[in-house]
Amino acid sequence: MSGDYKLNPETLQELIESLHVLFSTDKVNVEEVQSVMENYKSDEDDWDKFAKYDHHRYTRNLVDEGNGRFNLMILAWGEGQGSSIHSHSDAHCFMKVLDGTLRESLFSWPSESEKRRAMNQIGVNDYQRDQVAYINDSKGLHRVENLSHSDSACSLHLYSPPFDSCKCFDQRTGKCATSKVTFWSKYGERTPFKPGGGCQSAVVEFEQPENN
Ligand code: CSS
Ligand code: FE2
Repeated sequence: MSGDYKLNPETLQELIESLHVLFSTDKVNVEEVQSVMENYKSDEDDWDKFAKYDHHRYTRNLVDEGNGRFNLMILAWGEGQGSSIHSHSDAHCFMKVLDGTLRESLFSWPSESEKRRAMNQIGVNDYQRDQVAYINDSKGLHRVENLSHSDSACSLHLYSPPFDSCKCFDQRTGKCATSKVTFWSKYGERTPFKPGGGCQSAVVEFEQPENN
């Protein structure tokens, strides 16, 4: 029993309060989290100040640190921007579209025998405003893209437990590299510039996989 929480939060702030309750125990109920995130209806006035766009790549903007149990962030996707194929460091990943449409392309983990082969695509899903996607490493890897060339997109991501690096993969060869992920802003304030920035860029340097 995770205690009382609003199943139908009316604001982002109420959603955050519900998420604090849902993550106050060690057991995560994926369906419950997904429902409460879906039930909050996106309102620009709630999240505008976190949606910071950059010409070169999508941005990650920290909204709440979930008492150390999760990171909640807003990702701002400019026209045509996308991630590389990446893992989620053994965390739960929930992604709610706040505005626009995001395409998720799913891939299986490259197997030993598939080294240096093109990665295996196992699915594709388009998510519209207020829909919530869920993935973890046992379900596979994904790439997320805003395919629109006229509209930006915005999404709310919850990762539990929080992580600061993930693996990025090259689609043509399956080669992977560990990348640190960084925040463009925290609590609405620009964070000091650091080079790198994780899986945002399609151009990362790929290491040879081990034992190769
Ligand atoms: N995992 C990516 C976004 S797609 S879920 C990131 O956090 O940057
Ligand atoms: Fe992801």
